[in-house]
Amino acid sequence: MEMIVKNEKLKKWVNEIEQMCTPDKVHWCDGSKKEYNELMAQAVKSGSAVKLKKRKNSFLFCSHPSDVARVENRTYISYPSQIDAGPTNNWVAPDELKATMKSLYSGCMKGRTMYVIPFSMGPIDSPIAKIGIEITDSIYVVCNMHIMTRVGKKVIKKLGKEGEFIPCLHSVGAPLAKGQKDVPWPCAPMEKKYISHFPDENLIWSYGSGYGGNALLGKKCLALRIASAIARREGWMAEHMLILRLTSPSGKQYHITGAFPSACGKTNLAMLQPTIDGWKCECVGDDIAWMKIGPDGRLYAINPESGFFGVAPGTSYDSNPMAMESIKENTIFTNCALTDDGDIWWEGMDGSPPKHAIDWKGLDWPTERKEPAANPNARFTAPASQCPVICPDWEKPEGVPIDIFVFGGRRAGVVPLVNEAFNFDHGVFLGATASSETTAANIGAVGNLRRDPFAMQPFCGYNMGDYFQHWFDMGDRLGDKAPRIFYVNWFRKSQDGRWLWPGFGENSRVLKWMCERIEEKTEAVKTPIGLLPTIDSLDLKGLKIDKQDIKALLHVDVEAWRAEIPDIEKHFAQFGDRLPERLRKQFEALQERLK
Ligand code: OXD
Ligand code: MN
Repeated sequence: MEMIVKNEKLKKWVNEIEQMCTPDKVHWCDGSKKEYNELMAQAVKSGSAVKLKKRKNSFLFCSHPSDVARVENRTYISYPSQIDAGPTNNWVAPDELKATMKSLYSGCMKGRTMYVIPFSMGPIDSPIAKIGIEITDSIYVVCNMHIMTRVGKKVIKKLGKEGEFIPCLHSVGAPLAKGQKDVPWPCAPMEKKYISHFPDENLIWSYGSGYGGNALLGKKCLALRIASAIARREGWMAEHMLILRLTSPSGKQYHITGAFPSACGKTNLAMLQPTIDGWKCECVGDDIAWMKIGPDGRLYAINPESGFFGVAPGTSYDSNPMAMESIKENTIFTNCALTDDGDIWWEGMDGSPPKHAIDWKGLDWPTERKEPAANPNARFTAPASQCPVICPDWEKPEGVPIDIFVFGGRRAGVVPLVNEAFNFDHGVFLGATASSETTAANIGAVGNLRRDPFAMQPFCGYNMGDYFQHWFDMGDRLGDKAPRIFYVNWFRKSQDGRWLWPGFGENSRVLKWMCERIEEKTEAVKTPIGLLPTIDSLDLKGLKIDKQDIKALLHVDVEAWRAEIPDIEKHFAQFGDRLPERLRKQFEALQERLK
């Protein structure tokens, strides 16, 4: 398929990169099925991918064992001045970082094809959408981008002669000498990996990793880190949030966004199957929300992606039937196990484990060392359109109007099931102090408690103190049309280590309470940390749960909250004078209420 590119800026940039990276060939991606099929056939032939016998048009890739997740410690936000990146981001000055990376990029695509991927984040005709161009030397990246974004000719057409685009350069960092045989998953060693962002120039440079958010640059790099910086400049919001539509039995629609850290159940919540009578849930997005104030003064959200890059382990017909239905065909699997009959498997899938499989490292499984068959951060990449509960308006150019923001994290103790903010400022405080136990989505220790403000700690493209202020500014502009704010914790445990709340579809009970709160139809109790449901105001009809457990879920342990104070203090102290005064006030007020 021939593609006519009229954008001189784009042609010039592609030329420059070709000169620097010296690939054998350049391929402009047209986004067609034919292109996808040909590239997949090539990946299978070279041994990078396995075609699954049991799942139509689906493939399994297994990565190098050192390249299995995002690498936050190799991720950089590069402004001329470090203070603009802030205390939560790694920083190297742009000149220095570019010099280091240029020497890595020099000749890095030798022996490979350079793919040019024109993509749109957001429906092409949405006023909120942005165009990116990713250059990569990875077939895996091209095929994933086909699913996760809108790729090809239609984007080039929209770009036209003068259109703006965000340049995203990616290389796996593994040039091939003449005659050198390729490996199934080429990548560079950890100390040579760089995931770099230059927000002043809207520029992304990624080197050395082929995995997920490190390499599919539309997602975390563009749609969150670069977009958050653009959004601040332009007065909108780019957030690490799922988007869902909940419809009440009387037909009233509520749109909810939820910010939760990676691997804390955003995909499950986004595809929730309500267990309460007459309520319906539809998915708009499972990871990222771009939100702008509409002509009516309300906040409208679009999902900039067109696919799901979901965590596989733990996903089952029990935990997320809609995700299981979404991945029945046309899906790319990464780091899952391969069963003997040619399907994928992971820990937590329905039914009993296979007697034998090939694990994600390519070894016979089970192993004597009892290692999991799938990597804990194994993923599926599936088209959003395949989700049976995808919202009919998920591609509406203007987005959906948001009623409720939910924040949360994974906390075994202290944090109750649900808590409503007293007002918008208090809600910003809840978001800014959100905390969670770390997961396998990033390379690093799992299970450590960390503050993850608005679930944006790894994704904020500028000083987080200024980001907090941006939230206040948006709240001021929205006034009484601002979404109401709630904080949830599905993960509270009993003294003896049991989950207190069943989660999944039962979370609809908590969402229903939120909707009733905004309609002023239900009670809440004022506590030092916010407004909590009375036991009777939560709809628990048909749920087998011990009254003691509900009490424990809604318990506000004042002593335990006082013990959080020093950590919040330390967290806030790092922002120095970039911490908004309004947050300081909220913190003082909390301490007062806990006295
Ligand atoms: C993701 C993540 O992949 O947050 O969505 O790590
Ligand atoms: Mn995410």
